[in-house]
Amino acid sequence: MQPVSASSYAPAPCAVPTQAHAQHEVGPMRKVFSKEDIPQEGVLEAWTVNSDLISWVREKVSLCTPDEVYLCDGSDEEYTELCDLSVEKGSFIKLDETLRPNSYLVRSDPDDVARVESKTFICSESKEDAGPTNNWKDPSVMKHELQGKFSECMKGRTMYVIPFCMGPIGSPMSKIGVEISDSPYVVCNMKIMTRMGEQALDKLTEATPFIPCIHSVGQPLAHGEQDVPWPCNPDETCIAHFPETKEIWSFGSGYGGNALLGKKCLALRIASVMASEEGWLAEHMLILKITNSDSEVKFITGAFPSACGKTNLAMHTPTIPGCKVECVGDDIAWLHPGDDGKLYAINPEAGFFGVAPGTSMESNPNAMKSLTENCLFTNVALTPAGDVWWEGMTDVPPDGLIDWRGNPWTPESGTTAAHPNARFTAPASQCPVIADEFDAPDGVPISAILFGGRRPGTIPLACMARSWEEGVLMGASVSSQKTAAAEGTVGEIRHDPFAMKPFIGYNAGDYFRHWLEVGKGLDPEGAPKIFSVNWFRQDQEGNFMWPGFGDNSRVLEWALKAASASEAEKLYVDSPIGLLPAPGSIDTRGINIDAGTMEKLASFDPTKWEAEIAGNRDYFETFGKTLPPVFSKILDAMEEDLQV
Ligand code: GTP
Ligand code: SPV
Ligand code: MN
Repeated sequence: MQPVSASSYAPAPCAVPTQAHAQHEVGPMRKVFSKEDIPQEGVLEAWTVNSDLISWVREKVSLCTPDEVYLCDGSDEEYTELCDLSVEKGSFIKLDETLRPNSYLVRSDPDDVARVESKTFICSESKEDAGPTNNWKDPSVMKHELQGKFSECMKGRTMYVIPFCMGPIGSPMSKIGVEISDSPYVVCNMKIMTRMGEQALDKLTEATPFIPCIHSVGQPLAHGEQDVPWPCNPDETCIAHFPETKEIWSFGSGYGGNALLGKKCLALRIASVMASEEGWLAEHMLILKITNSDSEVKFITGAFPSACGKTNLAMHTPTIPGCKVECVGDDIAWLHPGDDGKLYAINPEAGFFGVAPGTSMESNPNAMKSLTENCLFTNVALTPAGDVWWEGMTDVPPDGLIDWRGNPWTPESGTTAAHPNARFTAPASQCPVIADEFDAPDGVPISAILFGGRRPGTIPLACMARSWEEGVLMGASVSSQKTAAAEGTVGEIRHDPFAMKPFIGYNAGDYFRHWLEVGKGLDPEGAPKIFSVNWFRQDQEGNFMWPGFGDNSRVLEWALKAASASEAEKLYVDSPIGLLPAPGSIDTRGINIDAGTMEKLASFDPTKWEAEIAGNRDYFETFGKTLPPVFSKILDAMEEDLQV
């Protein structure tokens, strides 16, 4: 293969007119229609038996007035067709076929690079029901605004109709959604991230409920107007959720959680509301399977805020001899109490939308191996050979890079070559350690739940809750440094209860109560034990004290042993804040860490902890009377213990 110059990978100017798809037949059924076809009796009826879906699509076609309507079947041919079209239009860059087969680079608009929490709304009937962690707007006011924004917003574009299933097809825990979008990038991502197309549509009988999700990049095209590679409308961006009617409307952004509506919007914000109504939990959690050297298999979930290590932990390579880790999910878990009193988890997603920077063969070889083909890369750098690169992938960047904005880049440029929130989209099936249970319709039984954040001080490496209630308080107390996954100042510590601050679709106080309720319904023996963990503690010089990554398996091993150990086994010591690892109880054989550092990692500073409690109390006050009273009881007891 001849090396190709980087310039041959620069996006082609958008010379192609806005017309997109020929009126063609693909597979057994026609799938592209003009907007005039859609109201005609029989057209959508040939596609689905679900009359609510038919009327919803008709309504949105007449609102958005796209040039054409494309009913997605989720086939590989469709994916290839949309990628080819996007290359032709200058939106996608095809990567070198031998280096990265069937994979593409996409560069977003520099003003559309992450989730925008300030423009995300929970539009419940009452403001109280959205609670203090959400932006709220009256649903009728918001609907009126949205009608205005969406009116004729798809002019000159194609409307894609994307049926998808969150969760294994046929699982009683799965939910069906249908996304309408004018972004081929969204279609291609949804193909990887969800069970998309015919397989989902087939599950929609006449009466099956589905969650309607409408998305537009918010940039209609006048007749003959040339498109840009990444259309968006940052000034008008709005991501609205209607918890009572279970609808999602997203306008103006094409990026990640703003636009792939099955992910944060459906599988967390709307699902958390459904979960509270139906008695389960929708969480921002990884799910991993761990097999110890005695071949015992256990499952763990972990909630960490955005860009705080879920993907890395979910598929890490354990450094403990004889221990095996496999991945069930890396971002979202739906947890259902089983008839046996245990908690069962499914991963509603089918792919990984992971943080690229920092991912390398050293830090996360299983992620790197998941990325060898059939992937989308957003806002990473391009090599002259037509491959991707990002900070941390290799120690030395290759020469001749083109950065995420499309400009030549060298280490002297003073910027990063990849955007800090650059992402890969990869099919979970390509992960070398994907667990057999990934598709299990009944989910996997959870033995331990971890809560963690990026905390340079205060929070110990690991701590086990003495009760479900104390564990729920641990979840509610999560704070973490902000990352590039959302807007705001990176590094600033903010409260992020359950790593769900941006994703709880209702009043967070009610959400805490719901967690307590779910716990009451579990068998005390079979319920998962709850832990707080912190891989990010720093020493005086600002170095991470714990090696992290593959060595986190050592903490998991301790947690699982501690979960079923009696006090006599001396795996943990009781303390005012919970059960801390006993000296020597975390296996550090083979790693270069001294006993003094381990002792610091496994302990806490009472003065700092008192400040932590005071900060949490202030924060919890914002929840008013929705806050479960048990929180202050536990905090009172903790404070009392700290005094003695
Ligand atoms: P979202 O997809 O945004 O929800 O993020 P995530 O929680 O899956 O985060 P991810 O695993 O992608 O990690 C993000 C960053 O955290 C990367 O830059 C990693 O290098 C870093 N990281 C992950 N695990 C560890 C760890 O154990 N120790 C340290 N020091 N850094 C870590
Ligand atoms: C997160 O921010 O937690 C993500 C990325 O997983 S996004 O899907 O963009 O929300
Ligand atoms: Mn996430």
